[in-house]
Amino acid sequence: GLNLDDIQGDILVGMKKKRELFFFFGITDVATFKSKLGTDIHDRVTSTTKLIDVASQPVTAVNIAFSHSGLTTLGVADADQLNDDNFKAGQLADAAFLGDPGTGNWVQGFAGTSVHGVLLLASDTQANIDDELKNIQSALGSSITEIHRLQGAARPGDQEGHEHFGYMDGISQPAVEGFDKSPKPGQFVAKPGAILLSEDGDNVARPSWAKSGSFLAFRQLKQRVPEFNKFVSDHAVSVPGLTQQENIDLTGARMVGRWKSGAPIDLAPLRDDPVLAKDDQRNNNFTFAHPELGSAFDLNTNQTFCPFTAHIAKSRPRAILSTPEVSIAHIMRAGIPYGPEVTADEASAQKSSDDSSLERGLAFVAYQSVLNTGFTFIQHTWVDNVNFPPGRGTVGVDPIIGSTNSGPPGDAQRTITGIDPTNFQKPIVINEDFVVSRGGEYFFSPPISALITPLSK
Ligand code: N7H
Repeated sequence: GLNLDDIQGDILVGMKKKRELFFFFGITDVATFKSKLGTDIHDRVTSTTKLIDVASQPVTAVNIAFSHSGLTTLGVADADQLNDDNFKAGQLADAAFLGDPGTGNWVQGFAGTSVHGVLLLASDTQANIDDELKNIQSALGSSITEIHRLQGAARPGDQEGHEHFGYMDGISQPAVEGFDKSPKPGQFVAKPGAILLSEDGDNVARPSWAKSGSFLAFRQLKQRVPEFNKFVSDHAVSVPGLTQQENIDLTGARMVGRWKSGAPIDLAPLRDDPVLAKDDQRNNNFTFAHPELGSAFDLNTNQTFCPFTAHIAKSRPRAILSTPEVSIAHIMRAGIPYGPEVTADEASAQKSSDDSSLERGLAFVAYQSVLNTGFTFIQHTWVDNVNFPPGRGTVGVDPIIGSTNSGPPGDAQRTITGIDPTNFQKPIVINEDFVVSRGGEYFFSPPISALITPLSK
């Protein structure tokens, strides 16, 4: 079985708090940092065991992860034997591969290899997080330097759990064999080695100390919310029998693959169904295939239920790609929104959402055992690929996060089909990005024991 005392809490269950701080640091005094890492920091890091049980949860949960340059700085001799090329090169080297139009939009701290690690602090209040950061900073003293921080926060009121475009997030995650005892209908059951190094299903050679660690892909993804809303209403479909507002909501839902409530359009194709959305026995129980319709439904051409380009179909194609579902490219997502709510000035187009004081988006976190069969693969080979899924012609990129990284203006020119349920071939042209990558880094979230040996030796 898995050693849940050794696996950092965020990987399999997620911190799931109202607030989460991502504190990116560089190591300036290796000896001091190491001595504190093996003692004070080690003792503060929250295991899966501790996070699962509310009774043992600390006031503020703490996780820590290191970039390749961080492990090298710490003198970890076999860092390269983690055997992941994307991790080794760092995310900056992958900027173009991931579809980013250069690094002009990147947070300066990410546009280099100076980020050695990230601390993840999660709690129900900001005060708790601020306190814990102070504790950690006073332990580490001047052995680290702050490079960047991103403060995540659940959205207020009834938007809690929804990302900034308004859609419920965190519904579909893989179940991990042997860990999730009762997978929900529609959950993909992944081998533990899909997420955790050296566990069953991970066949890459790794150093023994790395067992049950995981690669953390971090991306700061800015969301241009008023611009997204305007696009959706300007390009609303006109399905007979629906009101104008229902057509607008349907258009957004077809770009994402779920309604704002979280109900999947594959099960609720024309109108939202908030009861379905809340029912975890049904809200993920679909494959896009519709065997109940027999020969009346052809999964190669029919987009009545869900467009091939919809975000959730691009990022987990289910039966669109194969039955049984492919066992590559399943990631554990553990992100949280950041930034303010849309202001009245922006909503009325008095002020651009590109004003830096208004930046909002998703602090995206994905865990996997191999980056290029996880996040990196999904973004490059599925999301950004105009010919994915195969055999459907040129359907275009994912309208939410897809990028063609070519053609004027910048990477923003993209044509997609499938959005109109009355005319699957009708193209819509997206001339701007609703999600802008501000960069990120690849980290390794080591087993807690490795914080002592080898990381602090
Ligand atoms: Fe996505 N969104 O609001 O549109 N995502 N995502 N994502 N995403 C999902 O099922 C969103 C991003 C995946 O198993 C939902 O939990 C936004 C990246 C995967 O059926 C919603 C951003 C990558 C799934 C969003 C963003 C992925 C998924 C439905 C950026 C990987 C599960 C809620 C700002 C490259 C698919 C749910 C499945 C679901 C949104 C980023 C991947 C609403 C706004 C970068 C694998």
